[in-house]
Amino acid sequence: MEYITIVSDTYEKALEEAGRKYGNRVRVHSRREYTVGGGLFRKKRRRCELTCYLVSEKEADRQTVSKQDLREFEREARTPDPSSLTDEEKLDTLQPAKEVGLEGEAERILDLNSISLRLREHILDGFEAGEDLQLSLSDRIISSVRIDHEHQAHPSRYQIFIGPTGSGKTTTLAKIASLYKTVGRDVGIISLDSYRVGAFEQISAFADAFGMPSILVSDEDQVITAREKMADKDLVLVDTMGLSPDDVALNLKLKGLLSLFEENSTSYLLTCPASIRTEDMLRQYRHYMGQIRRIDSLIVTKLDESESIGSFLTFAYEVDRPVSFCANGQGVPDDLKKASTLVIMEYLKGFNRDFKAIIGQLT
Ligand SMILES: Nc1nc2c(ncn2[C@@H]2O[C@H](COP(=O)(O)OP(=O)(O)OP(=O)(O)O)[C@@H](O)[C@H]2O)c(=O)[nH]1
Ligand SMILES: [Mg+2]
Repeated sequence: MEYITIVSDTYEKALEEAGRKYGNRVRVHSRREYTVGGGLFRKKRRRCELTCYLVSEKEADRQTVSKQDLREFEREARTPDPSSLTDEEKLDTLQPAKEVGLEGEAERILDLNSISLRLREHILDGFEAGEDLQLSLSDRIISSVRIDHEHQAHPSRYQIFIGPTGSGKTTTLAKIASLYKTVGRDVGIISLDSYRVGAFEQISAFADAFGMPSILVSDEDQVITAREKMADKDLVLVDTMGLSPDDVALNLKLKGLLSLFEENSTSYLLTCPASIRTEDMLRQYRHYMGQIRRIDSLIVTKLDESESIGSFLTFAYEVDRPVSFCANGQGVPDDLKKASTLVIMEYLKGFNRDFKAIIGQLT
């Protein structure tokens, strides 16, 4: 017996198609109705898979079949034997599987990149059938990240580096100081970190190497004096100590020192290690917002040590802050890049295309 399978939106349409293709030789064997899509990825769609068998021309001529008859045959139908389907017939039934496969592949790539929370929903929302998965996914990921072009082109006079302990504040500050110096800016450094042993030695060694002044301050009067001494500088980069949210006294101290930098000429830059979990970084963010009420820009650090940039991208999307720099190593000043779409793409995994070619298509 020859079997055929037809997949359409509704039973009626599948029936019509069977009649159009095979005329009166067609007999309905069984039907299966199901939905595809849904979830985060696509709108739900109903599908009907019709399995039919074909009778010989002779038998067909003996028996003229109406739509009503087709339904009768269906009622009498036995369970289809899938092994009897030819490859061509199976192709018809593959369509729903392909759609599920596409969704699975998108989920796999997002998992690989540790992209979660609202960013994941945002990326998966409203995908249309027929889109190029790799291109659309990478496009959606990168277009969800805001690059801080404003900060890169017009940095505030005071740039205050804040972030979790060991997140790379001092190292990144040194890299950025060197970067500005090489483009002709007159840079000075103030360190508020009089707590960690060796902290000032660390930053002053870089400042000396780059030929720029550095001052350590430990109270509010010294902040005012240091600012006066730096009056002729274009840019003043300010290092801070890593803070434990539980250290109430130190938090208050830092808050007091930071209040002496004028709001409208100051930017707060938060260093975020790429390897930290999104939830932990969100906790840190809330803590800093509670203290200083402002974070202007994000710097992702330790990209060289991290499996993926996705936890950071998820964090950046959650807090809706732009990214100004990306640090990818301990080397000062070389292991630093200005944030850009291309740099973000370099750290995305699971895309089998040449990203530079994709960028070419997108821009
Ligand atoms: N692999 C790697 N290591 C980094 C990077 N940035 C900083 N580090 C290293 O991380 C460690 C801590 O860096 P610091 O710059 O001292 O971090 P911090 O935030 O100033 O630390 P505290 O002042 O103690 O809070 C040092 O060993 C740095 O060399 C980076 O992008 N990649
Ligand atoms: Mg430090």
